Amino acid sequence: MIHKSITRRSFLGIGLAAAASGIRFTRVSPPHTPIPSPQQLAWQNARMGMFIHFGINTFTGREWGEGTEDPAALNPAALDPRQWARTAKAAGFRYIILTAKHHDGFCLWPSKITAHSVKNSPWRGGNGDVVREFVNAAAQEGLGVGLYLSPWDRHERTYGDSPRYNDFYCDQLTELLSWYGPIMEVWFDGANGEGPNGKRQTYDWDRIHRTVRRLQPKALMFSDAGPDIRWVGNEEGTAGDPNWCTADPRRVPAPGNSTPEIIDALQHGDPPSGVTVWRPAEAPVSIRPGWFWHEAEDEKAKSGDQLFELYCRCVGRNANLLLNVPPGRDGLLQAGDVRRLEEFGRRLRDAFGHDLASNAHRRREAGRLELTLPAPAEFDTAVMREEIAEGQSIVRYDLEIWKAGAWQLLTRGTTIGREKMDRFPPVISEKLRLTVRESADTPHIGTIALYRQAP
Ligand code: FUL
Repeated sequence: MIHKSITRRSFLGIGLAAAASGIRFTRVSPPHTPIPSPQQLAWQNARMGMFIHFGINTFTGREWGEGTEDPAALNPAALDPRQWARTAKAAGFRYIILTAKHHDGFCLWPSKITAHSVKNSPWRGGNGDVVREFVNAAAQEGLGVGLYLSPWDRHERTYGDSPRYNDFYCDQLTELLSWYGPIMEVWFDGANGEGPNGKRQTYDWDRIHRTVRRLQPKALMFSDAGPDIRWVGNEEGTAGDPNWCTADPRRVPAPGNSTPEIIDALQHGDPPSGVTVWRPAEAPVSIRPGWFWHEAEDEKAKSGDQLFELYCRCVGRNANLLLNVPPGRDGLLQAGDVRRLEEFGRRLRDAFGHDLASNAHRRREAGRLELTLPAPAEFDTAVMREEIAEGQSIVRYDLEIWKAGAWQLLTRGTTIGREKMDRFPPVISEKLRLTVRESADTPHIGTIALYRQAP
């Protein structure tokens, strides 16, 4: 996260020009507002990641293992992360995140500091490494790689003996971040329990973050409290409205506390100001009721249409969608889930394959973008973008169309950010304009794309 400097003069200049065109700005921030790092920007432009929950739970049918499971339980007959990665790529996902270790403590890589790993399972004769195969498969498909390393570990004896477990956890992170090449996202959940000594573990987040920064300075860290990507505040794949990429870190000081105030802060972020940081939201949600595969849920996966709705409520509200698709006991994504992902991918291509405004004439003035299409067109969806490389500023906007010789209000919204999608009953027009009604800083309107969803 970087802070940019804006001189008051440049803002006033724009403010006066805007006043001349009748647009009102309310400046609410001091002259230093955050902008994304190049890695955050690339991650936001990726928009969708696939989450892979796989491990001992896949074989025991649980959601949270107890840590006492026998490593021999893990024995997938046909495990093939290339199938996961190909499926993800074909449906439009740009990165993929694997549960290298879930709460049960079982490691999908041959960790040197615990026996509770694939090296003691019969899979590939104890010489297998799911993380290695996963990373290679992602690279083959050009997907960014993410790893989930649960801090809560129900197997590890030192858990609850805080300094010793923090050593253990940082050693595991060190293995993962040293052995497998560049990692795009390190996923920290906030789960926190008691160890065998009856004491609650105190995580050393500062040290954990320093370890990641030292070993992989370009990796982005996800958690309730970032520091680079924040949890969106629910597991339903729904972003808040408004949704800022900027957040006041004082409102969510550490992962693992879900008070209503904290959930509100995660859902919405905070308007840019001198105390905020760039911390865009990611929305994890599972295609099935559970995170891990369960036979009983084979028929309960979300349909292509339901996934499309999730996309609109999440990517269409300035957050990244992290959709979980759990492989089954054979180590493959299940045929029914793959079918639904194909439907979803098709639905996205149908909906957004043809931008009706791609040849539009664009006229810009301070706080306004006006499009004139070559001919009247029918559309029911507008996707607006702010130039977030310059920060996120727009607090309120109006979208209007030219109809019967006058501008008429089409939609009215709050924040835009990387992407804001508005849907409405079909209209026919050749002119449309976006007007910023309130901005926390100099607004940088990017583009507007227009679509007619396939009926
Ligand atoms: C939570 C975990 O407790 C769930 O099992 C799942 O991994 C979800 C994504 O994060 O904190």
